[in-house]
Amino acid sequence: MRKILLTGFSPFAAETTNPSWDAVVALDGAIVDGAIIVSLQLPCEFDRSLQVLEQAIQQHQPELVLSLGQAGGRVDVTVERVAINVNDARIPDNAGQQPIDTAVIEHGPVGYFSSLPIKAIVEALHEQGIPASVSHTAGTYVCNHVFYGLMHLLPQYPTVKRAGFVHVPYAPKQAAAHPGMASMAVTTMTKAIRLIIETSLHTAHDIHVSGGITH
Ligand code: PCA
Repeated sequence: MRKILLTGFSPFAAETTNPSWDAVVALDGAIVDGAIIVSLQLPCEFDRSLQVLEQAIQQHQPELVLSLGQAGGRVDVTVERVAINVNDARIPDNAGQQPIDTAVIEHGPVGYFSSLPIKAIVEALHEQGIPASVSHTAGTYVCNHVFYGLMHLLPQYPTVKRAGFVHVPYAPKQAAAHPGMASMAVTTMTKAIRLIIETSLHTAHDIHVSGGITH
């Protein structure tokens, strides 16, 4: 059976949950367009996150890999455009590592673009009333590390036709502990992920609309 690999992260920093995982695990075993979803939790750790991800790609040979992470403070679902070859951690990861200005992959290219139809995804989410936008930075912490490492791996795994990364805001219970921060219900995130998968499976060529920002 065709497979889709969905990943979310373990909680990190002072959080006890990570909405990226809570939203992703809800879809484990779901069938979308005849493909079955395999949900996988990645540790919020440099290096080991990528080892766990590669092992799952080897095992499942998915046709689509969609990784998600929490971006506390963002106001909507952000579809990442680009991963960069930089680790620069603001805080230590869950294993206590805090790389500063190192490469994700020594001598790798500066960056990789998502191969998801990012504009069509944002449009599909808006049509269903879900706040979303294109993001031009996945940061320089473990999420960007996984996104870059994922895109770098793909030539070795030709069954994977498309891959990319999406950040989600805090869940409401997290935002309650961070006054002033935006949040989104995890059930809305799960609905968004299903739409992102459907759009990625159905859209051969991305649409030509602006996703640019000037700030
Ligand atoms: N968010 C972090 C790492 C794990 C996660 O969920 C990030 O944006 O890098």
